[in-house]
Amino acid sequence: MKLHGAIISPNVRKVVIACMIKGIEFDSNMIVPGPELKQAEFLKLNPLGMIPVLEDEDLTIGDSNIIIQYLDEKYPDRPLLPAEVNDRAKVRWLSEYAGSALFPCCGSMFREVFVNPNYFKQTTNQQVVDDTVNNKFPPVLDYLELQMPEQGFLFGEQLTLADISIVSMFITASYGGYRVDEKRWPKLKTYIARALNLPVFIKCLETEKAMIKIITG
Ligand SMILES: N[C@@H](CCC(=O)N[C@@H](CS)C(=O)NCC(=O)O)C(=O)O
Repeated sequence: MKLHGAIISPNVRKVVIACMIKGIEFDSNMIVPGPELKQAEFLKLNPLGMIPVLEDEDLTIGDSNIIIQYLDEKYPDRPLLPAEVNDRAKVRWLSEYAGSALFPCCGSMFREVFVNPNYFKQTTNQQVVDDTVNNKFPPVLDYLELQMPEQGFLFGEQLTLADISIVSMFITASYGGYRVDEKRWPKLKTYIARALNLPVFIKCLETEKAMIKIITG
């Protein structure tokens, strides 16, 4: 099984974490977002020109949520979706929401504050950062705050695809210096800290240190 995409990308990180939790081994092609994803060779794998892509024998699929649901069905031990049908639907919805609403905010912080100055030697566009922090993040975090449990994770004590999707985005934002305001979103703040204390996230962050070093030079 081969996973295309570097772990520093939040959608790739989701798949890596899912594999770590489930004990699935895979080969890695550490391709990063950039022109290579739009070239014919990669477009054969994913015509959307995006990572992650999973190749498993004669199956080739893109999209982190699709990949993780496939892996969950193929390797049902330690499920990443709950058993109950409504909970499963809510996990899928929150994962979709993390990708559609949270990812653009977290990605902007990562790009503007971390990648552009460190890797591309371009100045941060402060207007984009301010707009992201002041206007784009708040409604998304308001909604997430309403979903947050008092303890444990979104669907009990075990991480699901929804938790992985949300927390991975905040890791990306943290590289861009973004911290959730604990006064306004206290449950979300505690929930993220709780997740980042789990061995799987500690190990994941350790694994991506090498890539962070490449970017910071
Ligand atoms: N819905 C997709 C989104 C994938 C995605 O946006 N990947 C980014 C990296 S995190 C990418 O490949 N960007 C390249 C581009 O947009 O050109 C998923 O969940 O996998």
